[in-house]
Amino acid sequence: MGFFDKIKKGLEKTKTALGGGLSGVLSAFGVISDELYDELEEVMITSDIGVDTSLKITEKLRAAVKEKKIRDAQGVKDELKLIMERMLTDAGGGMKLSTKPSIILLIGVNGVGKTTTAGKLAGIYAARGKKVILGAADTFRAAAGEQLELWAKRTGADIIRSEAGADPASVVYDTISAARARGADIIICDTAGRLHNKVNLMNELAKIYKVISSQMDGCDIESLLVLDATTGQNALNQAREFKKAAGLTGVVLTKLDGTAKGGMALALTNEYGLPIKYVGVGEQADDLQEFDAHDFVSALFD
Ligand SMILES: Nc1nc2c(ncn2[C@@H]2O[C@H](COP(=O)(O)OP(=O)(O)OP(=O)(O)O)[C@@H](O)[C@H]2O)c(=O)[nH]1
Ligand SMILES: [Mg+2]
Repeated sequence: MGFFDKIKKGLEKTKTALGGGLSGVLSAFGVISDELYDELEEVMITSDIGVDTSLKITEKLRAAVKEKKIRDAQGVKDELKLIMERMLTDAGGGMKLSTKPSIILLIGVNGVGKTTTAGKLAGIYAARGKKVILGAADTFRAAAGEQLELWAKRTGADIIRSEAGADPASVVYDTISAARARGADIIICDTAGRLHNKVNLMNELAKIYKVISSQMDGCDIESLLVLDATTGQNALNQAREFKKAAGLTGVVLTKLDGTAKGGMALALTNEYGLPIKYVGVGEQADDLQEFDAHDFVSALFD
């Protein structure tokens, strides 16, 4: 299955709710009226785009329709797609991993898909000829290291582990040292799941991030928040708290395949300026896809 088809299939539920809802409203209205905008707004709000972001989108849409003298539903739809695409790309995009070594830190609440994403990313970069080293900094769960070890075997990446209960910041430190000694290109650090409102765990994360900032000074750092798309608006609270502890550079949005809440991608970029870097659309190794705003929006409507 090609890239676009995967995204399309992964976004099927969101497409039905959001894309289908918006298209439905547009074809039901023969004329462009205030009611049309109200109904579009309602579909967006109920599809987890969030109130602020939905209002902003309709505001931009009104202005564009007026300025470009758009008169038909198709024209409004094209404009809506353009506005959404721009909102998704305005926050930036793409991974910046040009230094040797560079590092990807994966953080987030429990069970969102951090370890799976670490493994899948190892596979993606190894396939591009990069020497990857995994850091098993989830020392909280005994099985976490083994889970990552499996991905290391599968992808041919090196891995640095420690005993359960070890200080995760020191595992990260050791992984960076090993990466330098072995000439690795990309370090990928998995971390334990933590609730964003648990102060001690967020302090632990801040310590991990401090080690990375000092040991990787001048190197490319991707601090990625992994978010489960099925959580909808609560993800925004997670984004706010994790951003404080570990200076996020972007988001990995997993489990899009199981939810109609994909619209939250727009709220994340609009409200927190966080680019979506990867999306997970299934459990298979090739189900993690680099985010493409144009394909994302096209998959919602076409
Ligand atoms: N459907 C679907 N399942 C996913 C996706 N990403 C991860 N999963 C599944 O989600 C479950 C949890 O994934 P993990 O990678 O273990 O999550 P984690 O964040 O490391 O969990 P903790 O370490 O316990 O906090 C696994 O069963 C994964 O296969 C996705 O994009 N789609
Ligand atoms: Mg894990």
